[in-house]
Amino acid sequence: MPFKLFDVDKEIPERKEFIYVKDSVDPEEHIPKCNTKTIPGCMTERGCAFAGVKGVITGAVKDVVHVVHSPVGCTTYGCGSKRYPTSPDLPNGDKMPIENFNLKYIMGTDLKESDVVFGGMKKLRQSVLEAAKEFPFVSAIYTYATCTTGLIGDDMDAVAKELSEELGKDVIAFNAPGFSGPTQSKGHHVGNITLFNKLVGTKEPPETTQYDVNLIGEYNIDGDLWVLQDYFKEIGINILSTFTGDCSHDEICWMHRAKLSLVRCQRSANYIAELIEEKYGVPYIKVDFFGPRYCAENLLAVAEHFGLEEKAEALIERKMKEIQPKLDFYKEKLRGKKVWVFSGGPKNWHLPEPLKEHLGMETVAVSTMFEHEDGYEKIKERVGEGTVIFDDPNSLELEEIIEDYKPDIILSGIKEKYIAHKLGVPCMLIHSYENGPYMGFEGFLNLAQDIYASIYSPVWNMLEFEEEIEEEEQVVE
Ligand code: CFM
Repeated sequence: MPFKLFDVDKEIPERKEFIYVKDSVDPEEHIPKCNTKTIPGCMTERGCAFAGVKGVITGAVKDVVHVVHSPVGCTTYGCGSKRYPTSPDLPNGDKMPIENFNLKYIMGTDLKESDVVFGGMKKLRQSVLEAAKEFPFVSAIYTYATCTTGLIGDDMDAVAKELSEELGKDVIAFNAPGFSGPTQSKGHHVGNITLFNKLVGTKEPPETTQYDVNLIGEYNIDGDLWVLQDYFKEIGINILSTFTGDCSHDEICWMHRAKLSLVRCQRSANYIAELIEEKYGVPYIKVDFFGPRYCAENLLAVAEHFGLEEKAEALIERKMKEIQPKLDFYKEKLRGKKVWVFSGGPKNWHLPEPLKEHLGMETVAVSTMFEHEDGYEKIKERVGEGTVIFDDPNSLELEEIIEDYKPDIILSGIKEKYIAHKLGVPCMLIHSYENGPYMGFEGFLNLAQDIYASIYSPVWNMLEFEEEIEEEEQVVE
């Protein structure tokens, strides 16, 4: 009985195919149905394709201004939702005049009814020109189609091409209207292809070395990239381009010059690594730096590629010595605690093993918003018997999981956090983190510390629920 229909889904029996309970005697191909449209009737937690491109791929680029071609809502919600800080330094030695520019500013075309009727290209043109005037220091301007402009059929590429010539800087159109795919994953794909087709190979880096890598699919969530950057620097490996955490527009243009690509997030960015390999012959390897063991193994693998393993070994030994005593403390406190991980995709297969190995925690449930088959295969491999693995949960399922599987903590996003809190269950952010970085050795310690602080917070013992109060009243009577 590997597939399970939740009680709350009685009216939508199609949900059964999306919810799988791990049983290792099952054939390998038994995984949840995924990467397909949400069943009508489900209140999904997913984002749209536009969110996938702007909110994930391009929003981290530090020296461009984004112009969203939309009614005002998509523009408003297109900004500030993801925490990927940037340093002000640009590759040519200049500095961005506004700190964390990528997190603070967004522009939009503010489409109105008449634009929908008569077309919005004029407004797009005008808005891009205004953006260029308002922020003269940016290296490029990125524009985005949304549902409205996708439907009216504005030719954004034509406007972008014309304005690139006029302004003398790249104006790029990203054509991933919200409805163009079942999830934000479609936007990742469009973002990768557009950046590859329009930018990669168009500029040369100021200098190159034998140790240059592209770090692909690393978005610097709460400083993750900066942790990895220090490790690579110490080992002697040079990050020529990141795609796209704390990166500049130019870095994307010279990705073809790296000697090796490392693919960190293997859902949102494997596409560009493959394209660069195909066209420019730069090989890529998949890497994982969540949790001390994965981090050590993967740093070594990368170092070996360049014959630098001794330096990597020294770094790993030192880091492990630093974190081990503290990790032991948290393991003592967290052993046997049950966890439910609910992220977009990859974090669901990154985390269960490190949580078990280094902290003794049991993953009882795993769910994703947009993972594909290959990701679910990895999840299935890495979780224990009886773990429920499900795709695209609806809000009622969230409550049923909490009741049935009684997790001690939920690692998820802001949309679930307060539902969980209302039900008296600790829940912390695994998308944008609480007190990150969470990557690498010291990052995993931060994660352990946040989990410990959430579970052991005295607040959970102070909550009173209605039923309990009623019961107490009855006793008094
Ligand atoms: Fe990659 Fe990401 Fe993720 Fe992702 Fe995301 Fe994210 Fe995520 Mo939120 S790029 S797929 S679209 S690892 S924003 S940093 S946490 S859902 S699992």
